[in-house]
Amino acid sequence: MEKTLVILKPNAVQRELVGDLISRFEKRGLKITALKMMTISNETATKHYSEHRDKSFFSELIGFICSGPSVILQLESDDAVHIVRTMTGNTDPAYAAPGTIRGDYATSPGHNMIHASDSVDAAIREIEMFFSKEEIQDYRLAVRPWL
Ligand code: IDP
Ligand code: MG
Repeated sequence: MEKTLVILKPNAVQRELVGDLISRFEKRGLKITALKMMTISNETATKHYSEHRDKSFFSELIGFICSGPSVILQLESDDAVHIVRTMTGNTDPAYAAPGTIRGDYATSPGHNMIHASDSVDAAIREIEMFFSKEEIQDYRLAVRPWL
């Protein structure tokens, strides 16, 4: 099954929305196969967001993502990358549709609540960056045939 990586950013933790956000994924039918809280290091953040290193907002982005604990998840389903990106909504919450996480909970790109892998290749790279093999669970969901 396809896997994707989600980061509930430090403002999701501070606004006490972690449960709400995880619940959305569970209700949609995504299987949680890894989950942890961590304060992302400057080194990991710089690697994770390396494609943006020349952007004007880069230092603000790294400062914010390292500013407190985040919650990291690996989610699995058919088409997990596309489904989770769709649930996440536009990078700029001003253009994110209501019903998406950014469209329901955020107003600025800098504090858009959540990161989600944007391709299968990115997901593979990001999952390896954030989770060791031992942190990933391989199990069956009894509801699977009903999804
Ligand atoms: P994505 O998170 O929707 O994939 P990217 O373009 O990959 O968006 O940008 C990574 C992150 O950088 C965004 O989630 C957002 O927090 C931040 N960001 C992107 N564009 C801006 C901007 O114009 N101002 C401030 N922060 C931005
Ligand atoms: Mg991105």
